[in-house]
Amino acid sequence: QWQPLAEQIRNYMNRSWQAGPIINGEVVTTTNSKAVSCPYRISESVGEVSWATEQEVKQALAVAKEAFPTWNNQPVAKRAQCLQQLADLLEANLAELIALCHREAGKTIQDSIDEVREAVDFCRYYAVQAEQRFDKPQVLPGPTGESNELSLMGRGVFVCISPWNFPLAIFLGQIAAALAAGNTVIAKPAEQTSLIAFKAVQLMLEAGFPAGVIQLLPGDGAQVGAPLTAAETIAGVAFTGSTDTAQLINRTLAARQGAIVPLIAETGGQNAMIVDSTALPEQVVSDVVHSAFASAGQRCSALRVLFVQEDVSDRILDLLKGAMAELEVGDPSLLSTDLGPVIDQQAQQQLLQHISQMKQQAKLIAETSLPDMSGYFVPPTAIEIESIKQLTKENFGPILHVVRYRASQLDQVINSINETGFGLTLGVHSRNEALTHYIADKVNVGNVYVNRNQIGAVVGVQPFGGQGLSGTGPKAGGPHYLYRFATEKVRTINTTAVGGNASLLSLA
Ligand code: UN1
Repeated sequence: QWQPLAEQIRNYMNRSWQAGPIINGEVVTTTNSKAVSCPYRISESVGEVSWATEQEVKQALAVAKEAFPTWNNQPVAKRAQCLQQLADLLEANLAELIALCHREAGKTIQDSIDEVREAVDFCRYYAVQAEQRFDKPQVLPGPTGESNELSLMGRGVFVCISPWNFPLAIFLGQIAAALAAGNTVIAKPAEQTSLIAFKAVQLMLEAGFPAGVIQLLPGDGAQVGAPLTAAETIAGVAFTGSTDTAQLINRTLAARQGAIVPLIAETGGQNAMIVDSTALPEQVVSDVVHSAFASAGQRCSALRVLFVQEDVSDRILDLLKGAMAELEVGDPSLLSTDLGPVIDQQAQQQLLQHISQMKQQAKLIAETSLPDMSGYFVPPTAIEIESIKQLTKENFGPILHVVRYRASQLDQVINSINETGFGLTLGVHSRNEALTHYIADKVNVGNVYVNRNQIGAVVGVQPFGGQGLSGTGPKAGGPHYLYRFATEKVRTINTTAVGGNASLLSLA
């Protein structure tokens, strides 16, 4: 059904969208309005967003607090039904959402399709998980004459702060989980991608979510994120983004007097792949290129440091050069394009600066040429370095670092990966099964991928998330995710007190 969909997407390509805070179901226009431009046609406007001010932050907190008890006491089936209805509406609005994702975030059409698909999957998955796990209290074993029941319920007002790299999927994934568990939500989308977030919240209201349960506050960290996370009334924060920001939020939450508030954080990585001499070179290179350069490297799961065993490294790097020369960088609206732009000028400059610094200190392996068009493009680049220790931060773009190692140095390689403190994804390519298990056991990461690419975790199939500097867990799209959004209550009842006396009385 590609042709009719392509036609519909095309109709949205010149559209200009408007967005602003949504408080209790009402769209607010503020004086703080920002223009949104397209990352690959910088002179073209995609729309305009009203950023929330102090007043909307206050109102959102009050509305979300007030709406919580009613929503939390809804039958779980009702909450799940709203999520399923939202998933249906996302599918019905596929073309507009693809166009928004593509125009606002500069994603390729294929990435934009995958994005909407993943958002749908999150809504349906958490709906089903909530029904299975939150519906009835769990009866626990105990002594005769006593009943013990464990129930799960929402914590209160959850603040959801989401990234621009998955502006629909992660935005809605966090919200869906928080709402499924019984919380009400105040969502702050990344400031680069408010338009698609606004559309998503409009669809939520259409899907039947009560107006009080979802508040949208577009804006930046200083004006919106900081006061929200500092508010005494919030009961939890779900955050996906940089490790630095997660630590800042953690400090804000830790300073609170009135409560101990959980942070669910999914952050950055310094993701490695280890390739030994038994690996299949063609397969390795195809998976490396995909893991490092798909989505212009703007995934927290993306491959950043490739470790290749020396015996096969020349062969693999030759193939890599060839594959990188074939990459199509450019207009993300063309289906033939492999990589579009990065998100904005700041990201572009930081990445270009890293490349030029690395070129001075290390050896360039390959650099793919750029299109002759305006846009925040960064050339896919592969650089050979001595050690992962040379990298002091995550470089969130299409830059691959390569380290050669000798078989005898494998443990050193493993230690050096662990010493980064990050622990998100790891790729392993080897036909030596014992070795793959040895490596998978020793490297401290959340997701290990063997003999395949290391991005694109599927909801419910590869629950996703890291450890250490990469996040708190639990894994998104996994069976334990909802628990962290919930609080538990155990009810212990002495069943002989009422029933026992009653039967004694009737005997007499
Ligand atoms: C992120 O990039 O912020 O596996 C997390 C993947 C995605 C990563 C999402 N689920 O590539």
